[in-house]
Amino acid sequence: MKTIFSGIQPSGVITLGNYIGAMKQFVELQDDYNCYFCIVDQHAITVPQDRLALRKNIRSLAAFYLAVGIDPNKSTLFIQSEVPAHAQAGWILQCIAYIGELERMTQFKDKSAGKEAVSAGLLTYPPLMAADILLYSTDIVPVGEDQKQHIELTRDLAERFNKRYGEIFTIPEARIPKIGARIMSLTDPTKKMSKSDPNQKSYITLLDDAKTIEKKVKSAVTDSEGIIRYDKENKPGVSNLLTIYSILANEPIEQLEERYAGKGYGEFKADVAQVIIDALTPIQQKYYELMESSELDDILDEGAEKANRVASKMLNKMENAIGLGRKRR
Ligand code: ATP
Ligand code: LTN
Repeated sequence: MKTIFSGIQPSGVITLGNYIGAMKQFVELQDDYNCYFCIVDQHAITVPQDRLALRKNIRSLAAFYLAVGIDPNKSTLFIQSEVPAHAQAGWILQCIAYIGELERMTQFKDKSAGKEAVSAGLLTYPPLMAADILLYSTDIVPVGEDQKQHIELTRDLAERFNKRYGEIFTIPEARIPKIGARIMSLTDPTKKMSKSDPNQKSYITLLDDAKTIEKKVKSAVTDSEGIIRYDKENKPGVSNLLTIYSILANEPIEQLEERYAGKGYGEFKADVAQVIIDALTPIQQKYYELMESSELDDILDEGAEKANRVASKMLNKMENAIGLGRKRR
């Protein structure tokens, strides 16, 4: 069985973008792969986080993973900071990475743009992500479009390490969904929907209630053409709503274009909102049940234990290959 690894940052409430671009794929893949799903809290602290909010977001993200359908009997779910090998391997991979290639990462450029003080961690974020992936001999990394560059860097670092120190790492591949890999902001459909966007109207969270979803979709930026058709370049807003509808209702975009021929944006938006509400209602019910139960901690304990076993073995191999410490007896 091939291995899958992916991570999500506990940096806010999960958005519809995270769900469609990443989590929905995770659920579909877990039957056919050996899966590791991680709550990457150490990545979240590359930008300032409030202590209580971070704790809450970590627990909440664990509940979301389960609520959308991750089955702990099939997949390993764990918190990054509870498996110390990630930070240790991340350090080694920082020493393999070049500053120049890290500075070229678009996520770094976006998140550091215009900021006076930027943490060193924001720059060294990708080698930590590479450690996450490489520690588990991962074959496939399901992610949204924005992470493609990080996976390419991970491959480069793995190849560089293998060349220098011997063939230790499996070279992973990104798996990016054909549609829905980049759900756009509702207020600026040329930008990706992001949970750290200061404008709450720009995203739908998995916990938004029906009224909020209706309001946000209704005020989503579209265009003045009045025709419902997919054209990403010229009609990014309508195309984004069509993508969301198509994925959540499991209907091809062409079929939706036909159905809405001659109809107005008002009717279309009301239906998009309803499709989102129908998809999120069962997830929310499950989420609230899980947040109240103690099941969550047992699952995370077990996940950390299993991840620790696998990751510490690989870390050991890395350290031996490089000559760090003493040879283990
Ligand atoms: P932030 O905006 O706070 O940096 P994020 O919303 O991008 O965070 P991450 O935790 O970085 O969330 O991403 C988790 C997963 O969700 C990644 O696989 C990422 O590619 C995917 N993802 C994030 N935003 C979108 C989006 N708008 N459309 C599709 N996939 C997305
Ligand atoms: N960088 C990713 C989160 C992330 C990740 C990973 C994804 C951290 N480690 C390992 C896949 C595999 C993000 O910002 N979305």
